[in-house]
Amino acid sequence: MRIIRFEKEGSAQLAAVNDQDQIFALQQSDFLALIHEADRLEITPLELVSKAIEGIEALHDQIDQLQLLVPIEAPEVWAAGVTYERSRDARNYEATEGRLDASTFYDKVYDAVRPEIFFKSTAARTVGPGGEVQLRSDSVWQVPEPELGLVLSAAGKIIGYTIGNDMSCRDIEGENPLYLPQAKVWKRSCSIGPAIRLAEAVDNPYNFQITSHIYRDGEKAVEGTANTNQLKRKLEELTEYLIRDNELFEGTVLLTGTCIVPPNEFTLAHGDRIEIEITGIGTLVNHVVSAGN
Ligand code: DO4
Ligand code: MG
Repeated sequence: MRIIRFEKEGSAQLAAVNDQDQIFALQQSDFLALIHEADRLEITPLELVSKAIEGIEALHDQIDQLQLLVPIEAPEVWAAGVTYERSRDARNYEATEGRLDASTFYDKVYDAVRPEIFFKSTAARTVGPGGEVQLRSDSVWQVPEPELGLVLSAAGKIIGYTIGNDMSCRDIEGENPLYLPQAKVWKRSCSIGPAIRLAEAVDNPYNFQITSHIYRDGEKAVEGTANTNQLKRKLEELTEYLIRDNELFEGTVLLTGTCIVPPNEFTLAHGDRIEIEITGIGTLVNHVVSAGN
């Protein structure tokens, strides 16, 4: 069972989507209201949704006909890094300009007990399905990072799974690790959606298939696949470090790192279309615009 939000007559409508892709309108104002109501009734969110849609008619729309919104207005988005071998190797390449002869801090963080976790975005900087992600004007090497996103309670419990795009500037990050915030955080540099799959509706989070496509002028320019079974770390390891001595706002999203990196000669351009699909969650589609657009 997945939860979406879409625009209806100028306001946001919450809805449930079952595994047959049938869509049912929900009464709650947003995803967290649904979680709170389930808590109050001492039932699980899946039980609440299943009861709510029992016997009601599905909407006639298909999901791709709706004007989807971010499934949750996450107060903060955090991200883990170098959680896959592929990411470690890509960072090593950008930091050493291909001279892969010395052990770097990326090798070290990949093996360290403490994971890399960084602040990625706020609700105002995060776009939803169909939205425009923006390029930085001072970077010539920019890529999307397709990642599984965890939707968290204030206590750090995983309450749902979504898709995230951790837009990144490989040149800025490679120049100096202290530039990481600039390589990662700017206007519209993050996107999440199109749905949240309820945590209870996921049998094994270490078996999500992730597929990413980038289209340029209508032609496929880049394609990549990965599976969360390639993750170096456990999801709870990441959430434990995120909540440690921290104040977490409920509905925070934690991106879990990328395993899909386009070929080194590729950089995003205005007009590109990015599609990130995760099995059981959906496909997050975004359009790329240059700075100032
Ligand atoms: O170390 C830099 C960021 C890594 C990252 O964003 C990732 O692995 O997904
Ligand atoms: Mg990333």
